[in-house]
Amino acid sequence: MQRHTTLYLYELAWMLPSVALPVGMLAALAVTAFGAHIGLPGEAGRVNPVTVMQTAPFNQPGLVEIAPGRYEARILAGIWFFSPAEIRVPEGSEVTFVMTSKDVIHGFMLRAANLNAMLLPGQVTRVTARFPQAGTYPYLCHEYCGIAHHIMWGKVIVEPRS
Ligand SMILES: [Cu+2]
Repeated sequence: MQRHTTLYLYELAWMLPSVALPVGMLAALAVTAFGAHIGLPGEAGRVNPVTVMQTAPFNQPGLVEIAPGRYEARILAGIWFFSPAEIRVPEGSEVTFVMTSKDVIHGFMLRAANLNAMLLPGQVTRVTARFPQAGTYPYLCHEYCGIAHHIMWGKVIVEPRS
């Protein structure tokens, strides 16, 4: 009799975590989806790649100051260019890169700021970085996108404050 009870408790000790784990994961999923709003991008994150060059903000690619010291760099990628290929910001700026591709899958890698993103046609990619030090920081396409993939790059020039 004693032996049976021990076995039952041992089984229970295994069964409880195997129930608690998926329940915990489901709860974490609910918290991230409905609490932190982490999910698939909605309409705001999409853009029609066919008309992207006529669609704001990609009809006017470039740099916009959205607050003191904070910038938004609207970048359109295509075979085989970044538009713009040069961005100038003052030292200490925070830059949000808002990007998309007008044709095939491209990449955006800005190693100095630890940025690594994919640029998908139809999808808007947003990444933010701070540039505390003056210098020239290249960004490049790191998704093979055709014959001239290797010339597809641009640079962020961070100018010293005088
Ligand atoms: Cu590319």
